[in-house]
Amino acid sequence: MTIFIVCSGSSISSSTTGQLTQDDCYEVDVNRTKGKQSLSQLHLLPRTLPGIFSIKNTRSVFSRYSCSRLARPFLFISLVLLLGSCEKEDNSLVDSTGTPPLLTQVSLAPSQINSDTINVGSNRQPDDLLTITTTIVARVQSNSLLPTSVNYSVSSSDSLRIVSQGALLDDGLVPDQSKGDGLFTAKASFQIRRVQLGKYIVEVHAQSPDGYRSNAIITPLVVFRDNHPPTISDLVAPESIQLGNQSQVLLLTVRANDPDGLSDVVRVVFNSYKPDSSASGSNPFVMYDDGLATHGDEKAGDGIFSLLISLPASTQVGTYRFEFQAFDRSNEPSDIIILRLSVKP
Ligand SMILES: [Ca+2]
Ligand SMILES: [Ca+2]
Repeated sequence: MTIFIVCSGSSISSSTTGQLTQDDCYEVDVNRTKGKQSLSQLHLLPRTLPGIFSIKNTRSVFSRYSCSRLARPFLFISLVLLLGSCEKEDNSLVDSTGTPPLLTQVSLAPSQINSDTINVGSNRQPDDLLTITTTIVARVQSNSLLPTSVNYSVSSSDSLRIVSQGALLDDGLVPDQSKGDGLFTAKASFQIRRVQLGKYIVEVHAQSPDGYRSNAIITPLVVFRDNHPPTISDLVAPESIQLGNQSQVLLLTVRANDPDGLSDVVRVVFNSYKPDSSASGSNPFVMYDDGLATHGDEKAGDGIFSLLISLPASTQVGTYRFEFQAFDRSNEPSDIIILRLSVKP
């Protein structure tokens, strides 16, 4: 039985002739099912690999043709498909002889990323350039003895722009855990501005060396912001002090923390207000968790922030108000702890 397959523009037809109108290469893709496929089920996909015209699911002897040959004007391709008996009466023209790999599972770790946990400076800014990283693991079943290729792409769900793509490997090398277990792994990274929140689409598919393509699995990767304000507690300070005609030194300590980690606390301060409620000219007073004796801090990095202040003998007597507050990398403030300090002559 002789089958004429004619490539014309973006369509393919059987048993007709015509002119090849462009040099583009196309891949004839047939989703394999049991039994045979008729040409009416063929469809064309633009091929990214130039120079090859491949017809899948036909017998291998006819599986590849050079594109340059196909692209000649007025040339049509004659394929003799040796499908058993030439006396077959039905329209089943193409026999499926291979098995596409099967993608059964794709997972991301993590699949949700809080971009407020990614810091590139002491303060989080909307224009910060962040590197988003996730590990993709795909489970692939293949009957082929030859290596299967597995690829991923990550695209923005808004613009559909691909931001990352590459191969998943089953080679036992990091990030893949075990060679040849059918679990293919890749670490995908891409960069976004901190304000570019939303959903990204991770698409994975596998392909056998002879061109059989698996199903695709699409998995969402969500990038969101979720900062938590810092906390402040455990103020240790005197409630009154007697000047006695000489300067007095006070030690003030307070504990600060943050649900996003102590490292998210970037500033602990207090503001001082005089007995007449006017603000001190030295506000804000910065407290330190640096372990330095000059600041009165016992231990660096323990979350207890300290400051030594000196009240000269000339200090105006009366009740002072101190307001303590912590700030995190998003410049979110904690609650305020108030100290009322009575300064006596
Ligand atoms: Ca925080
Ligand atoms: Ca400390």
